[in-house]
Amino acid sequence: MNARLISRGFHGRRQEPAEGKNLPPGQYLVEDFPVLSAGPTPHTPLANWTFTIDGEVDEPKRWTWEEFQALPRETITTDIHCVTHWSKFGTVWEGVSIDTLLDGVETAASYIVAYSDGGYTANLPLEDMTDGQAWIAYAFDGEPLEPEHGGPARLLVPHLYFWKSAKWVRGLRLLGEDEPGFWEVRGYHNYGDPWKEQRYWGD
Ligand SMILES: Nc1nc2c(c(=O)[nH]1)N[C@H]1C(S)=C(S)[C@@H](COP(=O)(O)O)O[C@H]1N2
Ligand SMILES: [Mo]
Repeated sequence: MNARLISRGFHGRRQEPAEGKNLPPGQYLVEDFPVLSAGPTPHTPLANWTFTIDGEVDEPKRWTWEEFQALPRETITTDIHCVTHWSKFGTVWEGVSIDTLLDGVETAASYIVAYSDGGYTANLPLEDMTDGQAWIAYAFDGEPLEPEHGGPARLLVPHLYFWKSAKWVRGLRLLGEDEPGFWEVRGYHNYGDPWKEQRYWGD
């Protein structure tokens, strides 16, 4: 007699695959890493790269590439979910937490617009960017982030659909009023929670 078969029969159903509980509704898993870009890939030399926090802040903050590299770095292992239905499990990034960047910034703002080389923007509530929920990532799988995937640095906000994770990001603007970004003014949901399938306005 096979004990495994007996216990399986006893419970009366197959065990759910582990991915079941981690895959948001309407998503499928990919092993590769698709590239989704609305325009050409910018190539900003690192010598010209800066990262800026501005808008409704007591004093804007700005880092050069060198200064940015000197900030405390974190390794993030996370699942990512694109609104076009693909998800990828266990992606590994390195970057700087938004908490680190906002440390010491005085603001009454409740919203953020992330802005990128090439003109892309994405809006998020400030509270979705803090408490270890968002990073500026500059490495993927232990290698410098490839330009196609947003290098030299991109926003990483894995708990929202991946369009919020602006590639080639150059700054965060803190705002008192919400300001829909590139895809949000083109019909994507303003918030974009993959677990609630907030793909489009009205979802
Ligand atoms: N600057 C910029 N950021 C962007 C995009 C873009 O077109 N431009 N596409 C978004 C979308 S829709 C997705 S799914 C992810 C794709 O990231 P990837 O190309 O690294 O997979 O980047 C997001 N960030
Ligand atoms: Mo996407």
